[in-house]
Order: sequence, then C-alpha cells, then structure tokens
Amino acid sequence: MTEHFTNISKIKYEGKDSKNPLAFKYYNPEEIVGGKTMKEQLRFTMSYWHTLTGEGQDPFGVGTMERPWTGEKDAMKLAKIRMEAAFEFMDKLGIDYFAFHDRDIAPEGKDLAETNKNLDEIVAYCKELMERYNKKLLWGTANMFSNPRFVHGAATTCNADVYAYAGAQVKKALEITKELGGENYVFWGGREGYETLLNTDMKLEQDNLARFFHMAVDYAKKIDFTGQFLIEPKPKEPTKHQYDFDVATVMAFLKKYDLDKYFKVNIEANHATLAGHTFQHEVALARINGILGSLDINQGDMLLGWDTDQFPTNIYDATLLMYEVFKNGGIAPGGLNFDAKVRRASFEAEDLFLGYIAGMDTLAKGLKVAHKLLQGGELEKFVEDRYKSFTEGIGKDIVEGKTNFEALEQYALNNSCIKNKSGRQEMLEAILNQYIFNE
Ligand code: XLS
Ligand code: NI
Ligand code: NI
Repeated sequence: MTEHFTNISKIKYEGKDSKNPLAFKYYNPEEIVGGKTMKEQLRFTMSYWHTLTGEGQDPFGVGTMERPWTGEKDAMKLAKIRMEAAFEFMDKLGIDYFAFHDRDIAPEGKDLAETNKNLDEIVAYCKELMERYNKKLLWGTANMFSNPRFVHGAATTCNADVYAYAGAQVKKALEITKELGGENYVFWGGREGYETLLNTDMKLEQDNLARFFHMAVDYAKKIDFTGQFLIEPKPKEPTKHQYDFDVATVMAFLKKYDLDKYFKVNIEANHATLAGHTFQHEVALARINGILGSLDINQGDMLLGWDTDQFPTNIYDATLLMYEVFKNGGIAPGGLNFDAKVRRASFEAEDLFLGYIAGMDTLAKGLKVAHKLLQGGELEKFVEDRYKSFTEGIGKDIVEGKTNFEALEQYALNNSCIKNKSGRQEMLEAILNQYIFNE
C-alpha cells in the first residue's frame, strides 16, 4: 500500500532524556504499571475527525492543514486515501483503537440510499484494514450536526421529517459499528439543545430525545449489538444550551426516562471545564455512580470560553484523571480518545504526530504518578480520617440509618463542645506536587 506520511517512521520509546521530538519520552507501551501494561491501562484511541478530516477552519478563515490527500477532488477516492492514512498513522504511533462519526469516513451521496451505499463500501475497506493492522473500533457515532438539515437539531428538532432521518442515520450507524466490532456507541448531542425558549417546546424536545434513545436501545437488541451506549455531556456549543449539560444533568435525564440501565457517560475534559467543573469532578461523579464509560481526552484554554480541543499537556490534570481511572478499576471497555486537534497554525502533517506524542506522554506520566500516589496512600488515609466521626457513635447511627431528628436533637442538646479539624488543603496539594516532581 502507498505510504502517506513518508517522512515519519514508527514512533519509539526513547526515555526521558531523549531530545528526539518524534519519540516517546514517557509512554513505554509494554511497561507494567499497576499490574497491566501501559497500553492496556491507557487504551489510547485516535479520533478520526480531528486527525483525518479536520482542515483547520475557524470562523475567520478557511482550512490551513497540509495533508498527503490535500487536493484530491473525488470524494470516494479521498475517503479511501484517508482510511489508509488513518491505519498508517495508528500503526506508526502504536495506537490500537479509533473512533469515528459516520460522515468522517464516507461522503454523503445525493440521497440517504446513496449515502448508505458509500458507507458500506468504505466500511468493507475499513474492515479489511482493521484485520491487516490489527486495530479495533472503540466507538462509532452519527454526525447529526454538520448537514444544514439539522439546523434545528436531530432528535430534538421541531421537524418530524428530520427526526425520522436522524433515526434512519443512527440505525445505520449502529449497524456499521456492530459490523466493525465497536465496543461502544456514543451519542454526543450536536445540536440537541436550544437558542431561545421563545420558539422552543422544551418538554416535547426532551421527551422526543428520550423516545429516540429508547428506539436505539430496542434496535441494538434486535441486531444483537452488545456494545456500551454512552452519552457525551457538553453544556453549550453549538447551541446556547445543550440538553446533556453535564454528568449530573445526564444522570437525572436517564433516571427520569428509565434509560439509566442502558447508558453510561463519555466524559470530555474541555466539556467539563465549559460546564464550570474540573475534569476530575465529572469523572469522579460518574465513577461513584457506576456510569464512567469512556473518556474524550483534551484540554481547553483558561482564557477562551469555547471547546478548543487542545492536546492534553497538563500533568496536574492528567495525574488527577488517572487517579480516578485507577479508582474506577480501569476504563475498559472505554478508552482514552484523543478528541484533540492541532492548532490552525500547526498545519504540517508532522504536527499531527507531535500532538499525539505530547498527549500520550502526558497521560503516561500521569498514569505513573497516579499509581505511586495510590500506593503511597496519604490522600486516602487523610480522607478516611477526616470522616472518622461517621464510623462510631452518633455518626455510625447516621450512616446505618438508625437515627432521626429527635435523636439528633437529643444528642446535640447534650453536646456542648463541637470541635472541627483543619482540612489541610495546602498540605495535600504539596503532597500531590511532591509525587509529580519526584516520579
Ligand atoms: C464535540 C464533541 C464530539 C464528540 C463526538 O464537541 O466532543 O467531537 O466527541 O461526536
Ligand atoms: Ni468529544
Ligand atoms: Ni468537544
């Protein structure tokens, strides 16, 4: 097969003293951390859209990316070249998984039937390449936000014809995800939200969204698709108010509509921060509620209020993320999907590799620090001690549900001296830093 990234060879682990930009300094795939190889722990995933189809447009200018396929006019030829390049890219970086939207991999045709035909042709090619390169599909999804027909949303549109189209699209996306052995299926509510309540029936839109999810669950059963369904929360962008605002909002929605048995969440770092949370908060909330499904890895910019989808380079955040992942017992069948893109000015093909290397090294280092942190156990010990009052006496009664307001009043009346202890935040932050500096 034609090589596309001709000036890049396989990226190797060279260790922390390496000065080679095209080498891993911390990500050593076969190294054991916490009983498993780094590769198994991290389950790195290539996002098809940012890596192969993104061209670097922004609201002020056209695409800037220089890619081996730039200039190819025939849409199906272009799709095939990108598919080959995708596998070469994963192979050179040693990434085992990929994730895609239906429209990333094959172009739309003149109507739905032709669009599905295009997909079938590319999916067959994809399957062949997956076998040849031994790569796996982490998740599939449907792009129901780019085409103008989705201007008012897809499963929350005001137009029943569009709703039907969206149903047909997800039906097909589920079929191809199953065909390629996808381990999950993601719903990110691209335009599922609203701009103004002056023209919106919020109740009907949310009820319809729930009906849509139930139909997806039913269809998955029918075709025996056993992958995990995931909802990816995001508070805003493209709509002013997205219905899947954050993990807590998604949880309430799933519960209300009896969908909680079927869905987990795919949490994205930049979406968490847009919602006014840390990534760690969102991941921890999902973990303690048993719905941590998968992760979209990136980082935003503190000074910008939108989804900049940058490659993650912040070691502090990476450590706290991996700390949660360990506490979750790992992330499988989810993974760490790089929903990240190179900056518009980083337009050379080589920048794609450099972006992934930066991200993979950061997460690898975060994994190692988090593992040491858990082994050290200072944080766990501190938290355990902090809540000690709930393991004996009145606290134990509270936790065991053996008390009531009258008994609490009696206790409080007899207890004339309440003492609190310091939360020691600064000390704990210093301990965390010490682990980061020393690892
Ligand atoms: C956009 C989302 C999108 C999903 C997949 O903000 O992150 O890329 O991950 O539809
Ligand atoms: Ni995402
Ligand atoms: Ni995003």
